[in-house]
Amino acid sequence: MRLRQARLYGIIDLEVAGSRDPGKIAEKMVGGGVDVLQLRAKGRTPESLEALALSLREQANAVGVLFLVNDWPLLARRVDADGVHLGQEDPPIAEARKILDDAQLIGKSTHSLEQALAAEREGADYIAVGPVFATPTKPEAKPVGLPLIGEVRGCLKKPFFCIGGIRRDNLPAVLSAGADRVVMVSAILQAADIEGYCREVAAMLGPKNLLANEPADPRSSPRD
Ligand code: 3NM
Repeated sequence: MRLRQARLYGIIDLEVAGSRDPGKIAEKMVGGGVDVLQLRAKGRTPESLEALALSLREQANAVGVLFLVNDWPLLARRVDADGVHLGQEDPPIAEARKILDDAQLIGKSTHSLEQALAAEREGADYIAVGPVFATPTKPEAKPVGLPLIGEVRGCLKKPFFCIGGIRRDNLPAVLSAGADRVVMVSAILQAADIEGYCREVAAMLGPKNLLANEPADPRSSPRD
C-alpha cells in the first residue's frame, strides 16, 4: 500500500550531495514529504555504505517513508531496506529476488515501453521510466521524452515513476503527460531549501488517495 500511495521519490545521490551530511539531507527530504527515499552511490562499495544505509533506513522508516538502496540486493538485505532499485545492467530481478525476502520491493529502471513491459513481466514491484528530459545526473542517457509517459500509463499495471531532469517547473508537463509519480535527484539536492522544495512538489503531486483508477495488486505485501 505504501508503494501504491507513493508520489514523490527522492534519491540521495552521494555524488550530487557532495560533502554534505546525507543524514541531514534525508531529514529535510522526509520532513518535506517524500514518500520514498533511495541511497544511490555509484563507484562505492556496498560494504562502505552499510552504516549509512542502516541509519537512513532507520530515519526513513521512523516516519513511514520507504527506504531503498540502488544496485545492491545484498546491501538491501543486510540493512533490511524496503527494497532495491535495479538498472538495465544489473543482475536480473529473479536473481535479486533470491537474495531479498519476499516483502522487499524491487524497482527497475526502463527506457522504453518494451523494457517497461519486460520489467513488469519479470516481477518488478515498480518501474522507473526515463530519462524524461536530459539530465546532468545521468549525462550519457538519451531522453525518452514526454510521449512515452502516456504509452506506459496505458500498458502497465504496476506503479511507475517518471525520472530524469524533472523539476518543479517542468512537473506540470510531466503530470499532464500522464505521470502520477516522479523521482527527483538534482532538483531536490540543489534546492536552497530542500524541505520547502519537497513540500511544494508533494503538494503539486496531490493527495495520495487519488490513485483509485489503478487496479489492486494481487501480490501486495505489507511493504507495498
Ligand atoms: N536514472 P535528476 S535518469 C538515476 O532514466 C537516474 O533511468 C534515470 O536525476 C533513468 O533528477 C536518472 O537529477 C537521473 O535528473 C535522475
